Amino acid sequence: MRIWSILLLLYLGSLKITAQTTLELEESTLTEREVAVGIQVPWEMLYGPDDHLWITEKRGRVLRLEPNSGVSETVLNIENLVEADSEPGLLGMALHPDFENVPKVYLVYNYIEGFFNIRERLVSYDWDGTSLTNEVILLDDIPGGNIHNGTRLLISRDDKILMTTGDIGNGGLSQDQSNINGKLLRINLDGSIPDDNPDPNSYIYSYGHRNSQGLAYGPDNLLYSSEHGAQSSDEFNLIEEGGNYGWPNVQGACNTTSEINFCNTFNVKEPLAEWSPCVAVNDLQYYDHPAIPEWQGSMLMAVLGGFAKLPRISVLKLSADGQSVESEERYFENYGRLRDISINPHTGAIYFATNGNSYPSSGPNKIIEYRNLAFSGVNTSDINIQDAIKIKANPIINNQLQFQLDPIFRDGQYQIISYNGYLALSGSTSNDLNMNLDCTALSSGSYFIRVIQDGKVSTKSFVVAR
Ligand SMILES: [Ca+2]
Ligand SMILES: [Ca+2]
Repeated sequence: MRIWSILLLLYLGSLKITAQTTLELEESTLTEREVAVGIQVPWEMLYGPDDHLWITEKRGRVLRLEPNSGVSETVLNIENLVEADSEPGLLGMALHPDFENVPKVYLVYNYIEGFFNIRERLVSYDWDGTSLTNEVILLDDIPGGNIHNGTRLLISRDDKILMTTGDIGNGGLSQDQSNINGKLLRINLDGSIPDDNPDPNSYIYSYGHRNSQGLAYGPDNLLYSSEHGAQSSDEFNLIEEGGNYGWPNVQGACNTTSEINFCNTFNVKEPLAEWSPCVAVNDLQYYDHPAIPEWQGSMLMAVLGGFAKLPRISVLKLSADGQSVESEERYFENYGRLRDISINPHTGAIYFATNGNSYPSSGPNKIIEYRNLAFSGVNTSDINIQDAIKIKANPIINNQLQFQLDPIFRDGQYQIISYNGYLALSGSTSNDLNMNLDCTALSSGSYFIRVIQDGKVSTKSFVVAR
């Protein structure tokens, strides 16, 4: 059975290649590939340090998908625990920042307590190489609702869990500091409250949110979120610790009399961009990979379509200081609702997850790749050399990446690339093959080093842990 499905995928794959759907940018040509079909409402999709796509299915499964073959395995099935009617479900997911040494996966899902009382919980699971086991509840009994459950997860650069919560349809909760709905929460990896939160007795990091389902770092460790508006004013926000983002008193910019009064009194942070009528803004991924130079320094945003029925990936070009959006370009408008994006840090390819043409999701749900095949960093004709890089300590010690290269990479080039997809460092490899790179400027997290010399390439992953 498995062999047949692999053969079928290969067959479909080769048919697809002959079709060669492409996107022409100014200089780059991106080629489409259908990676996988039939996923039951993909919600979160992450590119892991194990070179697999990790995907939550809203109904309650986690898939681990090999992006070249499209073959996936179900590594967790909690459909019996998860409430997945309407907007609730198994939604947000994050991997431990040092996943290779601490293979933990963080998940958020809705469940039912008592008589149709929808709740939400944050949990961790252990990855044993085959499946996710040993659920540990980190934050339980969060009020949930039929609508507006938030739940985007991101591990911060200082190793905290950032989690969005929705207003569950009750906007008054968003300004209430005693309630954790309608907020961005900051949580220790063990579920406790960080003692350097704005209030050391509260998970709340920022407030006045309606239903934020996009969260990503951009340039200079700046944190951004996307947020669903009601009828109008979907928002793209730059997050500041302790900030008030206005909901329900302010929608989008402070531009009505009552909004201006409220904004002046409560120091509301206005969005960097807004969309009216709502287009249903979702996942964010910062793109800074050299493979698609036209998109470097841009935030990619998955857009479901909303009232305006304008699904797409928006490419939001950020100013150099990250404080403003200079332009928006729209791509991939004919795939139905787009929920999530991730970036292949090796090739710079993007993947997006489709959610059908109607809510909550008519099929078929697909994972689509667009890749610049001409990107020389990983030319498909390059010979991939295994075990040519020997890293002396992993995680690295004292911010120094010490490694030894095989002689075939003498006088070549190296690149250090984050698993979030950005080029962190680059330069020439040394003549003596023993190298020591200062990684003080790198945030904690997973990276890989790629060395290139005359049509040969080799990569090795490592971790910066602090
Ligand atoms: Ca706002
Ligand atoms: Ca407004």
